[in-house]
Amino acid sequence: MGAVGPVRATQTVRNNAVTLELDSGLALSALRYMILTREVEDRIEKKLYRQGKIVGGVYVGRGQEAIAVGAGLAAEPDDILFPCHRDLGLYFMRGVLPRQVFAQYMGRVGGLTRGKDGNMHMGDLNLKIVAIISAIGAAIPVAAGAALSLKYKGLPHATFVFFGDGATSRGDWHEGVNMAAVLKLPLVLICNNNMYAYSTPLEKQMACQNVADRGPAYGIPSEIVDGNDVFAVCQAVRRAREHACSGQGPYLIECKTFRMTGHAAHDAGLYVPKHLWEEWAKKDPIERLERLMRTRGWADQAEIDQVYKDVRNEVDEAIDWAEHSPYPDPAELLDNVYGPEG
Ligand SMILES: Cc1ncc(C[n+]2csc(CCOP(=O)(O)OP(=O)(O)O)c2C)c(N)n1
Repeated sequence: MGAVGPVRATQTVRNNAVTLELDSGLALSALRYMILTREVEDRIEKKLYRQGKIVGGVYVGRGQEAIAVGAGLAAEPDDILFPCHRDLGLYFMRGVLPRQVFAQYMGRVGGLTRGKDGNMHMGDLNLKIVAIISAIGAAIPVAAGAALSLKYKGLPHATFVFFGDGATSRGDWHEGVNMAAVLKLPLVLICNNNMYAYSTPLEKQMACQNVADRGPAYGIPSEIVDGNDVFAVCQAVRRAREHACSGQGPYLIECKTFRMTGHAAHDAGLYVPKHLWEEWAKKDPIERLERLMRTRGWADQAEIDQVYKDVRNEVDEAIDWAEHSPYPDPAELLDNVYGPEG
């Protein structure tokens, strides 16, 4: 399928309620991106990493694909995105190719950092994707700065920043949200609450029940959404975007979800109780969308199977391309590290 180009949900707004116009085309796009994300991450985590071909660490978003894809459907092309480490779908929706992602993880020049990193610290400012900042929570003040620049220039766009539940217990998260609230910046805050921050369960790292409970402390609206329902996420993000772009300031969305994997490829997640794995396997966001599509008559099983087949073929070709991409020339080590001229 390659870069499908920006796909966005159309919407109608009546009495401040945003209604998504759902149809088979939108559902098929969402499904393709979610399946593509999972297939790319599965190959990286379960195959290439185990084969010793990945240069750095691997953190995937299995079970959380509906959040990035739902938000991606709600975004406009000029909105600035700050993905976190479980939001790969956003890259594909903005036109990054799977081959670039494989090359990135294998430290090859075909990756977005041209082999300077073998990990997910990738971005592309031409696509308005800011590279991931590793220090958890540190992206929020930076994203507030990006939102300030939009406001200062009078541009009608929003900045979307993504983070986990653990990030909301970091000091810089609070400083960034507070500043954005006071200055009424067009910032959409999207939390994936997957119930764990590495091995720490939610109740051991915060005393309030929901991440959304933190919103009123800063005078901003917040809402809880089912993070495994791609259209519910899209709808909530659309609402948040309307709010942020109309000069009313930031809006916090908490997407309740589950990390269907350990924290990273080296972690089997043995600290997660068995019943949670079982419960959440039944809520898999991809299977859920497939069920919805069959029930509404948007696609039959043969069409869904074809999506899987196309994605697998594309991913096979992408891995082959990335493995043929060279490692960077050591002479270029310092180029583009501190600026365009090196
Ligand atoms: C300041 C900081 N402390 C620790 C880490 C190591 N670390 C990376 S991801 C992570 C867990 C973050 O949890 P959460 O914000 O809930 O996101 P999730 O991984 O669950 O999506 C930790 C502890 C880090 N990157 N930055």
